[in-house]
Amino acid sequence: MSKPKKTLLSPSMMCADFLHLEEELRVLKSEGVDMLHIDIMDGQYVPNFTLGTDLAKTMYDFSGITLDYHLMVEQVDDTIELFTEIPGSYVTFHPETSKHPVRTIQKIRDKGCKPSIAIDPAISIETIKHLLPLVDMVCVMTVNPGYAGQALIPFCLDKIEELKAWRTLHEADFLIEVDGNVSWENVPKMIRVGSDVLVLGTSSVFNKKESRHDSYERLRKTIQTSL
Ligand code: S6P
Ligand code: MG
Repeated sequence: MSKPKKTLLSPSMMCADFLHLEEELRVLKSEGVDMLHIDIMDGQYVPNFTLGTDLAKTMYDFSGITLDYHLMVEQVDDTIELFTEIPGSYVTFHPETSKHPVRTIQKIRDKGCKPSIAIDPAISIETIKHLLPLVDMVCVMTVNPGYAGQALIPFCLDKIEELKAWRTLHEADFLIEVDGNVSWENVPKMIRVGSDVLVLGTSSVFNKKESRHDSYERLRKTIQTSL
């Protein structure tokens, strides 16, 4: 299994300062983040609305940073093509929102994108394990989908550990992403159980108390001491 050499960073762009988005993107480039986490909500699967594809493409065109789409929408099959226009993007969907998740995974791959599935807190690994050999990433949600700024649901960390063990046993090759309350306090345990990709929101780099650069410095130190 090709575990990445470093922990990958995916800032959650719904938490960015939209009045200064250009400056936010410049900072993310200079801090060398690996992906831009783009939460897509439809007001149905989750009771909220956030970003859209036009804005995501604008951010990609400006920054060149890989997109990490997280689709929280009902009937994902009707709209999946909207999210596969930029080859190389990670496209994560919740399997319970697709009639035929295997086909949806294939559609994403056929467009040169990287299929990924998200695990809602109430979904077990057992339920989705047949999909694991087919995907490039698994996004473990450690809060309920829909909002930033929520508290960690601790039992979700067990699923990261379970996924890591499954990956080793089956010599599989997917990344494990953790999404939800990736805070200074939670990062060490999230890394120790096996997270490869951190989704960074209000509880870390998008806080209002320190500069973005100071937050990234602090994050790098926290990661270093957790490995
Ligand atoms: C939640 C969404 C997440 C949030 C992220 C925010 O539905 O999928 O990606 O944006 O969890 O981070 P934080 O640190 O505010 O929990
Ligand atoms: Mg997300």
